[in-house]
Amino acid sequence: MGQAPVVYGQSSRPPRGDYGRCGADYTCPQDFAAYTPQDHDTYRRLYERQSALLPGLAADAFIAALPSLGARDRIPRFDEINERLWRATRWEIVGVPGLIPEVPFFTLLANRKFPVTDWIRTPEEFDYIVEPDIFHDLFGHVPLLFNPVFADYVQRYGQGGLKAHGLGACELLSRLYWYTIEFGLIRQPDGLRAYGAGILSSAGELPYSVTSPEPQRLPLQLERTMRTRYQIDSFQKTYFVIDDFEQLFDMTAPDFAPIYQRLAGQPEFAADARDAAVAA
Ligand code: HBI
Ligand code: FE
Repeated sequence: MGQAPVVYGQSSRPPRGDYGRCGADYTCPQDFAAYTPQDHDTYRRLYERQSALLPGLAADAFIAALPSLGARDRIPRFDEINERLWRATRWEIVGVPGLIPEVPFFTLLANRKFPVTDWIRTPEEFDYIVEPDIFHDLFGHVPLLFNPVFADYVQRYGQGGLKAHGLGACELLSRLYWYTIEFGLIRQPDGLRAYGAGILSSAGELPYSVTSPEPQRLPLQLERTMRTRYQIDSFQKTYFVIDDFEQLFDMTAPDFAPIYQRLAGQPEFAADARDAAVAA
């Protein structure tokens, strides 16, 4: 038991999760007894602020599924969520100490297991935290796993991730994750809405992504997305917009190997590169 901690990008301090508790697949049981009253209170306050922002900004499917998380006045137990999630889409959530390496991450998704960080941010980080914590992972990601089409897309992404790893193409594929599962927008009949977890768990970026005139919003196009770099420490400069979740599922049906090959020879787009032809 016990794995080395995982750090992505630059960080001035080590990750705070306890990787010594996790098994070979990087999962660990949720240590519910370890949460302090302050931890539960932080979750309650985050939930309250964020759920109040959703009307008119979050995708209908997300708003409809949010109550399935259960407890809102304390950190929920993973077991309680799993009873409902398994019945809805045959997915389950599993505890992890934080970011985990790509192969175990993709392996979990391919097996319809979503890794949820089991610790919560400090009160000082109430408004912003770079790395995922339990609030981001649960509130941001889990509601849409109750949606059958979206849930199948996430599994297919995991399967594609394992293939991409073998082809050295994880960076290209991870941009698809970033611009859909984390920062995706959807065009509903009544207007633009957010479905990406990074947006939905952020009090600042939720209104910004949907209503600000500043960022560029492009129709989701696989190769444009894969060629677009992203910034992890600011609101997005470019968002990609889908019409429905079927679009995500259908887009990931083909074998990406020829696409990776073609893209290897093509220039990347900066996060803020403007697309004159299709700018909406
Ligand atoms: N690990 N726990 C966790 N959560 C993530 O979202 C995550 C990860 N490891 C890798 C990762 N995301 C991304 O870099 C993948 O797209 C490769
Ligand atoms: Fe996330």
